[in-house]
Amino acid sequence: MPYLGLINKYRKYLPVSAKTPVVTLHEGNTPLIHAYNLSKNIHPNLDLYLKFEGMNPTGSFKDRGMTMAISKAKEAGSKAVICASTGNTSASAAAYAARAGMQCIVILPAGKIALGKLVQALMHGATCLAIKGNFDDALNIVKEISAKYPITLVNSINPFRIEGQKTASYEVCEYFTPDFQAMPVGNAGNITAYWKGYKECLSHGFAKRLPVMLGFQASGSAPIVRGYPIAKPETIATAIRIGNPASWKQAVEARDESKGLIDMVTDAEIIKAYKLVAASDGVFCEPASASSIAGVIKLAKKGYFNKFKGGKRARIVCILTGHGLKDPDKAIEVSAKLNMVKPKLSEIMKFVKI
Ligand code: AN7
Repeated sequence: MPYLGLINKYRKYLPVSAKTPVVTLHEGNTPLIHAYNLSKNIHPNLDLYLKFEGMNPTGSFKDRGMTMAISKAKEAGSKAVICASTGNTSASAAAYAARAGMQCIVILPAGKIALGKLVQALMHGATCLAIKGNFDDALNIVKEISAKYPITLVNSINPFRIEGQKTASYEVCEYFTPDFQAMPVGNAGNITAYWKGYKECLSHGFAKRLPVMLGFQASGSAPIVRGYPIAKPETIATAIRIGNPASWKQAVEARDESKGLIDMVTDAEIIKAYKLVAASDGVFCEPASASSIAGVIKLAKKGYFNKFKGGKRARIVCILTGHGLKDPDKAIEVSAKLNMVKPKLSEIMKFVKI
């Protein structure tokens, strides 16, 4: 049977019926990659796996939620959708709305959207509006508009988004039940979705137990860690530049119920992890996604995984939420510079270590 997207595959566990028009780009079914080089680099008894959500159709995990949100909006007869976004939600909403023949309006914080994400929303024909303000300001505006007009909100406060995104946990459990799951936390919809997914997997018998949830925020945008909203969030990981997460309460529940933690990592730690995973295991994710790896490195240094010894390994799944190609500016800024050489063998061989 060909793979026809996550609604088709997980229909039994999703709030859809035979009447739901399925709007899909065959999202989901993303690779779970054993990062054997990176694992050794971090801690001898870690077994790190990368759930590469950048392999979704628009290059981020948002497609899982969007196939559900757009399908349900279409089922309800909606003609238009709206979202606030740090970039990936807008790219995904624009693509799925295009496919559904619906209008899409996106409100973005001016100057803080990675180039690739902006290009996607524009190419898919969304009405893109930049505001002088941050994501939190944009979210307040779209909430107000969707309350007043017949336009469906497709941010993760839309419960169908969470339903779609929980399927990633089902996919992980098809391989194994991890000891830990590490992931970035921005608006906190995704940690909410994964935790819901894992709990469902346990109740259906797909998982043996529940993983410990490890969430990471950028230190300049870490409201949950600090315990209060951040009025002016800052980080190079623009995807998670969010000061007042909509699913704050649910994220804290996932943390506490799983006996996990939500910690923060600096921009410098994020960049280091971003480069490390690309160079050691060939997986190119965006900076926000690398905060999950940066967080695992930070915890390993503090001895968090030391109880795993004597060959007993901690199996950690790191969620790499978005593709590195989304943010070429950041990659170019932090990577080695291009060398200009004459087209001559001897000149070129000066750079080759052999
Ligand atoms: C790559 O696109 O909020 O904690 O508007 O793009 O569920 O918000 C993106 C968030 C992690 C955080 N990694 O997920 C948006 C947006 C990437 C992201 C997150 C985002 P949530």
